[in-house]
Amino acid sequence: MTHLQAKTEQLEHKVIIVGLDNAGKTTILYQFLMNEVVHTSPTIGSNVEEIVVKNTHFLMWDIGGQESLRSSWNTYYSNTEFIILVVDSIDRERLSITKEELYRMLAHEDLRKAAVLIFANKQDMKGCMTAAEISTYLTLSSIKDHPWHIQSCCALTGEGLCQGLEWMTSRIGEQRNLLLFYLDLLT
Ligand code: G3D
Ligand code: MG
Repeated sequence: MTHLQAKTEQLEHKVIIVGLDNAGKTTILYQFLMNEVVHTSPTIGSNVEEIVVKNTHFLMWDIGGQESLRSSWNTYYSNTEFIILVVDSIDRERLSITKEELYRMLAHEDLRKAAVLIFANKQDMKGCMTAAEISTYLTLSSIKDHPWHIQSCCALTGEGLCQGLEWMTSRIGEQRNLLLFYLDLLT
């Protein structure tokens, strides 16, 4: 491995975990951290953790989703590379609020370069919406200016979470290769 390759692996990639209260944000973050379900309490304010996947460092900000906190989400936006939007797949009533929040974020200047991973969480619940239904409702196929990916998951068991992370690391891998390619041209 070259010195430059090693350097790119030390870069930290900022991730914000957003979604309405009770969607499962904190449970997902703890699954990432310890691969086992822990008891969670409502996030008060914010919480940041570092995780490393396949030599890629992520700084993950778990941002509280209660209505009173949503207006301050934008204070976390600068330098964000990934938005993880967690959806409670059983909560049909509030999916319209999630949709509003999603498009508000995508229109924000500080997030114009961010890629979006949507977790359709709580797939273990009877009668939940599928990822395809959520994708249609959120009109994800209309999003052309941000890379996006939807992944169904169950944060309690951890099912689907690794696939979501893999999508993120593969995007970084592509960018890293591109960066190394251009650096190589310059030197
Ligand atoms: P938040 O951080 O988005 O507010 P939490 O949400 O991670 O605190 O989770 C809210 C509740 O949903 C928790 O239940 C948690 O256990 C539950 N939950 C999270 N993910 C799943 C899932 O995939 N399936 C099911 N069935 N429940 C899930 P409690 O009862 O602790 O409030
Ligand atoms: Mg929380």
